[in-house]
Amino acid sequence: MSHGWGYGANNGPEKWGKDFPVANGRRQSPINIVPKEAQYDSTLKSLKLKYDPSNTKGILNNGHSFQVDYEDDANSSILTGGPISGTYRLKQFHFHWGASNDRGSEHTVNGIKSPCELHLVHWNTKYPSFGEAASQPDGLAVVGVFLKISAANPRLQKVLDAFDRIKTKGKQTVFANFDPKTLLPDSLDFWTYAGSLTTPPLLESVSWIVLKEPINVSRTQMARFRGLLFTGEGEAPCCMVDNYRPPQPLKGRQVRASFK
Ligand code: 1SD
Ligand code: ZN
Repeated sequence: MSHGWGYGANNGPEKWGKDFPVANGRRQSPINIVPKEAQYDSTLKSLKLKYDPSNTKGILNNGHSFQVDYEDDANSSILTGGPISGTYRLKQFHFHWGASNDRGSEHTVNGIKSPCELHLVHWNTKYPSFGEAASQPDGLAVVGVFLKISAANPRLQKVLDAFDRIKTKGKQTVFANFDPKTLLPDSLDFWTYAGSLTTPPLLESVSWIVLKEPINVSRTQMARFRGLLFTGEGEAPCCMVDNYRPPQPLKGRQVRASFK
């Protein structure tokens, strides 16, 4: 990968294993979720997300997606419950999406792709920092939420309205007072399994928590995601689309469900 990893033919998911051999590891993400094969686990606790909107730091085009970052120096925006023990702090959220509405999510359900998937990234406070947690088997917890085409989602609008200011790679801008809990669906029923980051370095440190219920997004709103660019200012523009990794082999892992 001469110019770093990405989602193109020459540096996309099929090529990541060259620089990151863990791409072929035992607990890679995403996966295809087969609800009938998931095991209901009555010992799973309900998910608790408590976010402080004043922790919102900014929004950044990182050249692979865009992310909204949170201050994580105290336990003020946290995830507890579900499959995890202890307290995990919110670091950032970001999305993956397709060039068209027939693809874009990383996880699939019965082989079905959604047009977009939201990821809320948290780290285990038993470690001193996100960086250190990211290489521990119980270091991270990512909540995944599918988006489905429907009526426009007013809760997404503030995020979409920032896109003009972060069109190209490396651009960032102020983004304040946003509670990502407002993006979640009514039901917090979830599937969970042991997996990895879905982008290099593909570290096998993620407890995945994938919500069953999707949230809405309109066609027009999806089109706005596709107006972002992978490329930096002054480079030949390349639209930020299809920034998803396809499902990886389950390799004997059990997927558990919080619901019957
Ligand atoms: O793609 C993100 C990546 O941007 C970064 O946030 C990483 C955590 O350092 O997580 C992956 S993902 O697994 O949440 N897709
Ligand atoms: Zn992600």
